[in-house]
Amino acid sequence: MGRKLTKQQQRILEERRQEQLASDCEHQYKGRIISQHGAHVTLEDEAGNLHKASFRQSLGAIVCGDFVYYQFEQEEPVVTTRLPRTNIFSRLGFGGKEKILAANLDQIFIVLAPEPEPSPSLIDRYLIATHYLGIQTHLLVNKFDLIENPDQWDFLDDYRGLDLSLYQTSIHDPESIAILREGLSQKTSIFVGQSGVGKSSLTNKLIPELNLQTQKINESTGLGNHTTSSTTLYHLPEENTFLIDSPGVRSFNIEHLPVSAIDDGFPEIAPLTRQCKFSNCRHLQDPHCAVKDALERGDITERRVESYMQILASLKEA
Ligand SMILES: Nc1nc2c(ncn2[C@@H]2O[C@H](COP(=O)(O)OP(=O)(O)OP(=O)(O)O)[C@@H](O)[C@H]2O)c(=O)[nH]1
Ligand SMILES: [Zn+2]
Repeated sequence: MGRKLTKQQQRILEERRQEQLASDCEHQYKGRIISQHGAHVTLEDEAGNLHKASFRQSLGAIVCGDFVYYQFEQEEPVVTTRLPRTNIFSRLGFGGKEKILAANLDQIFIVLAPEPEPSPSLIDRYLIATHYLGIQTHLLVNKFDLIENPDQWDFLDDYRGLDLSLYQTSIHDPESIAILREGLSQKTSIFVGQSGVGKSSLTNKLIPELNLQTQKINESTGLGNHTTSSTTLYHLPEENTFLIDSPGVRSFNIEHLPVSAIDDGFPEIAPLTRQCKFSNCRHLQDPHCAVKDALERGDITERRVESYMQILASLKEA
């Protein structure tokens, strides 16, 4: 009697089977998804040509960064297979469903700037998600030419317990762009962050012929200036180096994640909560609270404690 396969094992087997089917068939071609728009995707073939393609609905979401097989049906390209993903970047979307924004990422850059004013709680949420999803994460402080108040960045100290690195750039400082370019080398990276922090400006600096790439993508979709409103994968001049620019966000919902993911995003606070005298401690309000003690010692910041409690509360409501 065979053992029952777990969901995960079944999924892997199914993906292997699909991959095998695809490679068995000589009329299947390999491509990578550049962007997705409603029922269509723009995919790049192995020769670097772009195609507007539809995809089998049974495949579920096909997203920017996906590797796929496609075939021509009545001369129209149709994606038939999605290759297994190394990872995804996702948030909670409308209707309580996980929304995948991009796949197969080597690293993510959370882009910040002195203006618009950084939102620490947004960054807390991004970091919970990227840590949970296992994506290497960098903080990128852009527009450093505009920094007048360095205290504005004190909150970045709160993240020293997480495995992050920090980049500082200005589009007016070529040296900083060169350092960033080195960090992007031979990888697929994504820029995320608030609107106006400079994601597209940086992409422009990194890719001298960005206009040409954008023009080709817009031609392929037939949707006019589409790239500014959707997550799009670009080529850097260096081989095997890809950059995904994504539209700016105001918020980032993670209420579908387990409590343990929230705890992992607050490594300086979550372990303390297990040392409070009362197991149902309403931290800061109840006596003998280890969180309060740490706050009074200056080990942690009030902002982070409030953010932690607020995110946990939003999880309960969801
Ligand atoms: N001074 C200065 N201005 C910058 C810098 N980077 C970007 N900007 C300006 O900031 C503004 C917003 O830049 P965008 O590149 O459109 O920002 P974005 O993050 O792509 O915004 P969305 O596409 O809405 O998400 C533009 O006016 C840029 O010229 C910088 O390093 N220094
Ligand atoms: Zn407590």
